[in-house]
Amino acid sequence: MDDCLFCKIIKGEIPSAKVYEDDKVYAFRDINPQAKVHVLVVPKAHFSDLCDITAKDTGLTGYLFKKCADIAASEGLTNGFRIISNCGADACQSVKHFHVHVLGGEQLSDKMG
Ligand code: DGP
Repeated sequence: MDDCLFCKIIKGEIPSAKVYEDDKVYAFRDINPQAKVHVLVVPKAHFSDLCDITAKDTGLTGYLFKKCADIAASEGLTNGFRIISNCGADACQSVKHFHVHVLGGEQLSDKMG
């Protein structure tokens, strides 16, 4: 997607603080961290949000969630972490490329909404 911010980050056209990369996923630090550790994990393939993912893509999403856990471990989040994926306007999704937030490194709020 030519006009997608995260596609440009994945391609290196916009700089980012890379945490992890392989052929399927890219992970980088959120520009506006909401916790001491705040990493965005995105598929390299473009999906606008969770609802854009079809049954044939579930292998990729399972892989991405496993990578979230691996990244949490590599970031030292041994006391727990939270993953969030905002989907659509009511959830305030601001970047229309499916992504998972990995948050941790401190005690997080017990409120999720
Ligand atoms: P969401 O609101 O769920 O769509 O999350 C989008 C996140 O993307 C938000 O936490 C801020 C982050 N973000 C927006 N622009 C940039 C950027 O240019 N670089 C980085 N690293 N993060 C960005």
